[in-house]
Amino acid sequence: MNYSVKIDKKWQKRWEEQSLYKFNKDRIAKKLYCLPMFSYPSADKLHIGHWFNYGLMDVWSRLKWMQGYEVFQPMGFDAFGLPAENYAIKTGIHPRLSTMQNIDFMRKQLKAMGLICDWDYELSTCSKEYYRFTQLLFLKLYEAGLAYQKEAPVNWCPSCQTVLANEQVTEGSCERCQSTVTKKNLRQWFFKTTAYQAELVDCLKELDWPNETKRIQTHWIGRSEGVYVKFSVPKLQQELTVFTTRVDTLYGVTFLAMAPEHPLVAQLALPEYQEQVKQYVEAAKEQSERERMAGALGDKTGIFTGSYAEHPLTKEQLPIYITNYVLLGYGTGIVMGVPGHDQRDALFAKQYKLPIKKVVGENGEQEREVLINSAEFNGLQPKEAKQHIAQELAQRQLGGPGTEYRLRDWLVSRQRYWGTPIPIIYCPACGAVPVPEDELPVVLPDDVSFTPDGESPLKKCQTFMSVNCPKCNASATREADTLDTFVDSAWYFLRYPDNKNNSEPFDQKLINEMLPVDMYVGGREHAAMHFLYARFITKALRDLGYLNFGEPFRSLIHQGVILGTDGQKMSKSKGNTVSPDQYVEKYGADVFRMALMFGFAFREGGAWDEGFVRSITRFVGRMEQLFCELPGQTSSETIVNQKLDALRHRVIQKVTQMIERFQFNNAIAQLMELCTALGNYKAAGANFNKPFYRELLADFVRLLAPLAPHLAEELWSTLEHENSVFKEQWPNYDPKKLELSEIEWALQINGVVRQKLLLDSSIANKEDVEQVVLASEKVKPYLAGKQVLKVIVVPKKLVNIVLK
Ligand code: ANZ
Ligand code: ZN
Repeated sequence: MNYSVKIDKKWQKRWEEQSLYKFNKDRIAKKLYCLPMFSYPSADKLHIGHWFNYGLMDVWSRLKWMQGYEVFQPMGFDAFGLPAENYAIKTGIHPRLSTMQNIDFMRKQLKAMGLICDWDYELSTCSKEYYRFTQLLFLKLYEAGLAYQKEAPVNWCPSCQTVLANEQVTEGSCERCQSTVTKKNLRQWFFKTTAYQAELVDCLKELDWPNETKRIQTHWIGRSEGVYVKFSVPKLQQELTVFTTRVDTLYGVTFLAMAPEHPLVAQLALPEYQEQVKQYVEAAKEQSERERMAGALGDKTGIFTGSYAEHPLTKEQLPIYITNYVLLGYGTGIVMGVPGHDQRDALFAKQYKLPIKKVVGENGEQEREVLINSAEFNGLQPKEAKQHIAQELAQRQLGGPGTEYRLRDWLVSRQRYWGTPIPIIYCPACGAVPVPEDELPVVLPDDVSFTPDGESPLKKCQTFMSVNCPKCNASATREADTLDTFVDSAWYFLRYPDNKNNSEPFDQKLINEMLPVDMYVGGREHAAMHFLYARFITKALRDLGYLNFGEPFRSLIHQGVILGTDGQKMSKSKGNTVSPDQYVEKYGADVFRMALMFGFAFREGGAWDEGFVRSITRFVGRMEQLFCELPGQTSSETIVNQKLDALRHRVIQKVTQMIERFQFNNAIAQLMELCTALGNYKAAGANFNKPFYRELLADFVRLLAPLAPHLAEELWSTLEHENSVFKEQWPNYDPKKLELSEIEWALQINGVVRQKLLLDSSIANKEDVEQVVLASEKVKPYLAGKQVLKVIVVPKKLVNIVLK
């Protein structure tokens, strides 16, 4: 036999004919939902990263399959989004057309991988059957008050001509095109992720997820425990509340600072300051988030309002400033300025010549920080002081404890064409009216000019826009924005198991049995957004009564990134891309897949190397040798080779463990060792026990099956089995056999190795070893006429007899 892509095709055909991977809902009690992150149908087609994700997750899934689980490993496409639209703008090819072509191509490629997959469950987010329910989800959230509209300064990318979510802005630039992001006021749709902020942090501890990902989520949600403190503005009979995490520094406050957009700004600015303040506020609005963030380190600008607030405890008069480094969206949008202890406040105070007061310092004798210049709180350590001061404020009703979150509501409107239309109608009389559920889907029209000009492309499509109000039948217009594609992907795992359901997004009973997802495998780059959104949607649907669980993904693993041979990220322009298809054609899917397993730690990835394919090709060659021209029985007895048998049990144990832990490289190394040992046994000829050897081959093939499914099937058939190896059970190891029943010891006489001795492994303690060795026929000749001075025993390794 010679393994090649032909063998892949042969088995893929058989599997399909036998419907081998059909998901059997009758065995739902044994279900295992294995979810590889679905892919974006891009023009680059299936690249090596997909292979690494899908091919290797399939190894894990196949192990579970052979262990008796009913594996559900569906495939689908995250098919809406900007790249298809940008491609269309460049080439004139309609996004629907290019997306469909890419999907067709990628489906073929995916099938060539030979995955456990029931293709009946395929879905694509850009199909009406899918986005109809994305729209329904929107309506349900809207009804529940979890989707709302507000005018808000939003991140605007002047180059992509679109609003960006905070998560799509990295250090002030657009994630996609790196242009500097500016601000723009638009009426937008939001999902109220903040309604679940506490739970979104708290539930992380239940999850079997990488710690780093949990940390990123926690950081993104950004919970801060602190205190609200009220400062009164007696002249204006106003009260300003600040949020601080350092209430211990309350006696060090020398000014208040508020965000330029704060609604009280106009009121606080005294008449003679109004003009300047107005100018400052206008200028600040023009600043991008990036400039204001940079301001946090460098230039602190601000302007005095003319007003003063009163310190709640000392009654000192504190000037109120408007500054660019205070953000409206966090806390109360007002900060107590403590230049003695906060770096940003310090920079600001220096620039505006404001007093700087130290209130925490070292106390002479004790070498730890304590409060100073803080009246009756002097001498307390900051931690205690926080409690005492908070108590004092609470008693006098001047403040109280509070928790703030950095998380913002999720902005879901996109001024883009290639996405799910938002099912809302604007009526001059009734306002925003939801599209009635039985009128869904609101179909995305094909005939639209989507060249960006700052407006939603759908706005220019009259046939789409004009509609009658569902409530009063007056002429009305549709919402022209589409949904962020992260909305599509925030619920796809709920649709997969019931993808053909035409009356509802999913059957509740079924979905509650099928989920949570047992194992989710996908890239780290989604650590912040996708996981957070999917978790939010799951919690919202639970509270709306559709789901009986609140976390979608029980276990999560991130695959590493495969780089070009030069160690750089693969890209066409660098000419360092590796095309999976070419390898599959030449060597077969299993060789390519094993090369990926062999070459990298799954979670780490690394630089691609042709050598991996060569190593695996040689390995496959050696494997094939094991199966051909078996020697006849040369062993008189039916005894098995102890050493080989122990190795078999150890390899079964290790391969199982290694696959379970996604350490595929170690699993392959184990199989290589077994392969070599089998080869040696066969080559030696002497004492060859054929039934024993065939038994070992059968185990070998079963162990190989998850890693190289086509090859394993072929080898299985050479062992004269009719059935698929995937109808077989995963081999078990016998813990008793992990240890050799006989152990090989080196016999030394006066420190020189003379013989090898096979001793029963039960012989362990020094006295027993000594007794057995000295009585052994093999040893006697050395002892003749000599006196044994002492016997040195290194357990399970060597015996050294010192003679005189
Ligand atoms: C006084 C103080 C003294 C502060 C000190 C810090 C250090 P985290 O930990 O991220 O929650 N702050 C509050 N609201 C703000 C806003 N809207 N824009 C910018 N800064 C704001 O940060 C909480 C701290 O950030 C708060 O505690 C406040 O400054 C500032 F030595 O109050 B602090
Ligand atoms: Zn109306």
